[in-house]
Amino acid sequence: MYELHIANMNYSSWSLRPWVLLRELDIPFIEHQHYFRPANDLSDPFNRFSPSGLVPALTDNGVTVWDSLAIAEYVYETHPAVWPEDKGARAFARSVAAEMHSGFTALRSQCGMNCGLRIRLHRMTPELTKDLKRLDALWQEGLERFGGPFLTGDRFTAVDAFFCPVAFRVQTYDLPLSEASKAYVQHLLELKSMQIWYACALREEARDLPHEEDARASGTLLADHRIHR
Ligand SMILES: N[C@@H](CCC(=O)N[C@@H](CS)C(=O)NCC(=O)O)C(=O)O
Repeated sequence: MYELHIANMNYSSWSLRPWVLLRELDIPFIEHQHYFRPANDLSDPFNRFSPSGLVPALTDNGVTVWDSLAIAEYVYETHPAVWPEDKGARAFARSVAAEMHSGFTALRSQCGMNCGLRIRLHRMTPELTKDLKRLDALWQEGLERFGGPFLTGDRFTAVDAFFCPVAFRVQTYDLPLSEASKAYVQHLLELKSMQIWYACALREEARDLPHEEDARASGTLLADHRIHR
């Protein structure tokens, strides 16, 4: 049985990717949640289950896989539904997921995932505008080419899982996108597993100071939907 190690659901965008992938594909797993620790906690608790000291990490019968992209590829070896069946669609999905994995730096750094908050950004930097333009073009290309409602057609695959954290960022910061991309975001937010993740994120009591400070520095706080304040 797969065992998946994740961090706080409110903040951990990388954890969300394999979690939502396994849930949407109905692949059973045991979940282990570990909250982020203060920076001055030198015990490095994530090193106990993850060689990089980062989440997510997956264990499977003595095998440990870390990094969300490596986890997707590992799970694909047993569950081909992780990627699209068609070779061309699979190449597109993998390229796009890899681009998300290694790019979109401004989007990731200036709009940190914080599911429960609603924020009006102080300003749209040129770098963020460029990332959003590229994101919009990518999404429109996939939706048009494969017919939607997911990025490579009628089935949720790993490439959609890689954009689930972006869907929460779009919701939190009300990021400007085309109508087609907004509909894609809405489709992701309405997935059963995304609703579960969101509900769990809102219920979390733990707070991580750096994530909270980053969110407040990025713009004006409009709402905090988390249950514990
Ligand atoms: N590229 C990695 C990134 C993983 C990552 O940065 N994880 C963050 C949480 S979202 C983490 O574990 N941070 C813990 C720390 O920095 O101590 C992946 O895709 O899994």
